[in-house]
Amino acid sequence: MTDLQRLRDAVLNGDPKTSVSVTREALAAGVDPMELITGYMVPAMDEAGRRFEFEEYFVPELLLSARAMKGSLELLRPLLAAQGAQLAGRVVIGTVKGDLHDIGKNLVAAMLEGGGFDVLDIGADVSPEKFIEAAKSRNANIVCLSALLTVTMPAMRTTIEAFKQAGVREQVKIMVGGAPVTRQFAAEIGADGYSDNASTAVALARQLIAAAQP
Ligand code: B12
Repeated sequence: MTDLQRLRDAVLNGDPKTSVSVTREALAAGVDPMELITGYMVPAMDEAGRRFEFEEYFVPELLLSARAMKGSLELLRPLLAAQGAQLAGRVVIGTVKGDLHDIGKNLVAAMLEGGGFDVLDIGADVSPEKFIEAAKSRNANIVCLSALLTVTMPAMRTTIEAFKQAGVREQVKIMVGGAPVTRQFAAEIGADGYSDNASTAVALARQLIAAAQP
């Protein structure tokens, strides 16, 4: 039996080698990938954030934790994607300008893929123009904006405004999320939807697509 606390510890201690090997062991033992993510990896990142807040951790420690989480996510991503079969819709996803946090965004992207969406991930620190260009070229139904910093939340508003200016706001549904984002903020900036985690993001995306059907 795999001791899954080792996965939490490995992410928290920024040890990618152990996090990847425990993830491999757990998958071989038949543990559900979502249990690994929500039960062990996300709580480890939350604890890393708490330590950072209390100045027990600094940026290098956060980076190591992020690297360990990413290493494990690489293994889980194809499994999450394989769970979804038919095409539910086309999504463009990215982290807004000025913001380099991409773990939550990657998780949402993986879950949407798992939910049967065709997902184009355009990375972090993405300008409004790049979001618009990608949404147009991909003929996207949904655009997902992620932000983890209070100082980059305004870039969500700017991005939505840019869709309006470009005359393409009505062609897409815009979903927003990330730790500091709230439902109220989402409503204020004119987003179509908000969710605070990757699983409900999939349900929300499905609802938005269904509501847009004539
Ligand atoms: C890892 C991390 C980093 C890493 C990022 C590595 C990477 N590749 O992502 C590094 C070290 C680079 C980093 C840098 C910084 N960070 Co940092 N970081 C974190 C940390 C610890 C974890 C974030 C994370 O990955 N969480 C795990 C994921 C799974 O959760 P999530 O992102 O919230 O995503 C979930 C939901 O929010 C939602 N979601 C996310 N996106 C979307 C999008 C949509 C559309 C939807 C529907 C849902 C959704 O679903 C996800 C899955 O369930 C947080 C603390 C925390 N607990 O949040 C601080 C934190 C976000 N960082 C913080 C700070 C201050 C910084 C720096 C400014 C530090 C510095 N002085 O340099 C820089 C900023 C760099 C920049 N320009 O972006 C602060 C932000 C404070 C604030 N309120 O603004 C935090 C909160 C730490 C703290 N407690 O002070 N950081």
